[in-house]
Amino acid sequence: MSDIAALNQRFAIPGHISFKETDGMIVAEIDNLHAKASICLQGAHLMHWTPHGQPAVIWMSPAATLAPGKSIRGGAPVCWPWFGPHATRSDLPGHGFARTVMWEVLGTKKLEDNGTWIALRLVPTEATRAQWPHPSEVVLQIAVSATSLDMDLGTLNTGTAPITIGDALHTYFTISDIGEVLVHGLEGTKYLDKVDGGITKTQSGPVLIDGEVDRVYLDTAADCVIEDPGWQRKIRIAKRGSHSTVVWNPWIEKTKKMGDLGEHGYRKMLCVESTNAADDVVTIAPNKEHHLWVRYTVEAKI
Ligand code: TA6
Repeated sequence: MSDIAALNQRFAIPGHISFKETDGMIVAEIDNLHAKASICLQGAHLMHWTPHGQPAVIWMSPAATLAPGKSIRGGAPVCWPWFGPHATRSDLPGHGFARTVMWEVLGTKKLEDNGTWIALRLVPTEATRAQWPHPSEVVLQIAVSATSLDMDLGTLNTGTAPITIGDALHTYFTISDIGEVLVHGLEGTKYLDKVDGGITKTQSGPVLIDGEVDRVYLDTAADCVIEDPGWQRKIRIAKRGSHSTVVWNPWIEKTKKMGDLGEHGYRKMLCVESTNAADDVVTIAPNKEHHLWVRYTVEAKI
């Protein structure tokens, strides 16, 4: 029996979730009363979330390709067990290895509001243990419900010594146009400006994007709201277990350098990332867990 057939036999739920192969990759397709979503099992990578009747909420690059061991441009990359460059080893992948290795399905279920839930666990390999020799388990739970999408990135320390991680849900949101949107919730918050030598600044008013923006906002557990007048909607990003938030848009030059965002992709996307980044790393005692949880909600613009 194929992997797909076995997955569908064990975990498919009619009217909720099924599994298929796309470009040689295994993808969980959610299509319930409320929304459509898709998750690539490599990286437990949420690629799409589109509530019925709404424009897509999660952005995927038109130039994104699915390939074994390659991170997917767009969606909600899982950054784990570090965020950004590794602290000491430049040979290790930026944002950790979790987004480029296979995860396994632990379970699926219907929710009370007729939403759909799936849990996935990273499958450690010799290669991941060589990068991260600390006994641990990481599980991502995703719930696609009536008015929101929840993600819970849980890390369990299964060893006998404390472990320290950085992690993030590095989510790309779809917007009508980068020149239209504002990000509320970070007013007065200090941030590291990675476009200006990493110096510390303070956010004045809502965040507007009129050039490359790559900021790590510090000591903030606040909800962020992307206000998008172009589509008369707001996207609320609520979070728990995260005290830093990254706002990123590559703008023109970085888009050209990266080459996989589509020529004008930067105009249609904005990353608001719920993170444990910079000094906001998390130390987990033996047999204890840390959860980075987010809830994305689309609100009609008032
Ligand atoms: O979170 C912002 C950031 O760290 C940017 O500096 C940029 O590198 C972006 O992530 C994308 O990183 P990636 O490794 O996915 O190309």
